[in-house]
Amino acid sequence: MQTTELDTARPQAAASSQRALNKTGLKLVIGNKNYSSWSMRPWLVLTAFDIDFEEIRVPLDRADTAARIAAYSAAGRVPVLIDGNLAVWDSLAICEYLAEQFAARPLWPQDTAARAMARSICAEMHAGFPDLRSQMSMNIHASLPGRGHTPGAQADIGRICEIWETCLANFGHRQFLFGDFSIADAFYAPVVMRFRTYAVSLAPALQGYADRVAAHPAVARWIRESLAETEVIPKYEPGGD
Ligand SMILES: N[C@@H](CCC(=O)N[C@@H](CS)C(=O)NCC(=O)O)C(=O)O
Repeated sequence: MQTTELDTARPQAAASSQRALNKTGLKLVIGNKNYSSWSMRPWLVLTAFDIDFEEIRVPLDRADTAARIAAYSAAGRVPVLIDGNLAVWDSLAICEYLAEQFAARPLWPQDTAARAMARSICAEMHAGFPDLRSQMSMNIHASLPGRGHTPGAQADIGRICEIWETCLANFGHRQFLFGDFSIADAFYAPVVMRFRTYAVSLAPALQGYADRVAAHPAVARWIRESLAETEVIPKYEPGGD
């Protein structure tokens, strides 16, 4: 029996052979690359790990934005990953799904302790740092040195520096947070974008890490594509709501 016939009879085998061929059929719904920090994370993971996907960009803050997102997810937020009939929403859930689906690729660190730490710092990013997020919203186009440096944002920055130092010292071998680029670096890449926009001063070792993240081919591509966007969303610009 030919493999294709086998695959047709066994949907799971068909799915895994598709994955192996890298014709995944995956679609990732994202917002504007300049502003949508949550979209950036799974997009970077897919791109960095060379997982084929179709990008569906829904510009935010337009009359039709809510309806367009609602067509993919009742949660009304991007990113959303579409895999056949399945919609996975929320950046962390999407990354976990990808790690499970592409288990042969090291999306998470391979070492158990490193992986536990990586998951912890992603959860901390996902649930925390409210002052950094509100005072220094991601805006890759902009240069806003000195803005947003409130005591709350400074406290969030201090904790992020502590996380980066700990990971680089214990696991990172001075490259990415856990050695090779992983979901953890994708989760902190929008923070690197913010540090650049708002000119956050970092210790040399941490600046080196931030520079390596910005230079990673997937991140560099996101930056390039964000700079090619022309939409301006006033509420995310200085002086906006
Ligand atoms: N916890 C969610 C947050 C997603 C989120 O807040 N997305 C924003 C864009 S970055 C959004 O979709 N906003 C909808 C809108 O502005 O209409 C995640 O991790 O994916």
